[in-house]
Amino acid sequence: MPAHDYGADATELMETYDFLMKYIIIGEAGTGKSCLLHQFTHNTFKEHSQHTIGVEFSSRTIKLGEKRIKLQLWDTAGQERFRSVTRSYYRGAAGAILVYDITNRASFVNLSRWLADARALASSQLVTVLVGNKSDREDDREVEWAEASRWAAENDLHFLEASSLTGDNVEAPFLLCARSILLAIESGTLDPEKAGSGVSYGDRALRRVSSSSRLSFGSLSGSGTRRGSKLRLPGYGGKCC
Ligand SMILES: Nc1nc2c(ncn2[C@@H]2O[C@H](COP(=O)(O)OP(=O)(O)O)[C@@H](O)[C@H]2O)c(=O)[nH]1
Ligand SMILES: [Mg+2]
Repeated sequence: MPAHDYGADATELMETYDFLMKYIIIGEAGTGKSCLLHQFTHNTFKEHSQHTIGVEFSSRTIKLGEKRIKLQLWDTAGQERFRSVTRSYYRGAAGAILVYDITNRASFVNLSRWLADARALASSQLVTVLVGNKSDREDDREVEWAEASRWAAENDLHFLEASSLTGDNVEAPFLLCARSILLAIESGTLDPEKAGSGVSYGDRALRRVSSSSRLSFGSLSGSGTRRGSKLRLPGYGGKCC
């Protein structure tokens, strides 16, 4: 095989996506952030979850309509002593999953502090989804759905309840967040080429160039170059992969 073919094979093996988005998962310790993330990335409940030390990183690629989106997921420790470390990871996040525990009122009352931190440090167009976790523990509920929903509306957040234990509604916050970010790109309020936006273009278009040997980015949107192109956005409920 000629030497130049090795390069082509390597390109084929690379994971490809249209967008890379950085998310942070924040909220009080013990609310189930690590379990929520584990359920999202592994489809199983994380038994014997330990306190997160500082920050842990994982990723998953989702599909929204035609778009493949790689989510870079930063799971932060909720404990006070890690606060200064975790805050440094907020920078340049496009999405935040803000978690409280429906059976722990204090974790709800403290949300405004977490939100203020995230809004001060992450991307100026940060999209935040509020998640009331542990919805399987209805008998121990301390925060009513209506109260949380009202608070979310007042603070311009998406909101839903989920259970990392049963898997109920676990994918929705991640997809909802990605869809809102895509909408912001589509409307021109968020520019992926701007530093600190928390979003960047993937290599999917480049891969097509390498396999077809034609210099065209039309495959990304079907309408011209990447920079000024309009994105066709799918309806919510896009399939995950
Ligand atoms: N019943 C129930 N327990 C959960 C759920 N999610 C997490 N937990 C439990 O809550 C505790 C804290 O979870 P963890 O993910 O480590 O919280 P974190 O500190 O926010 O990362 C652990 O004992 C989990 O087993 C859930 O959806 N339902
Ligand atoms: Mg944790």
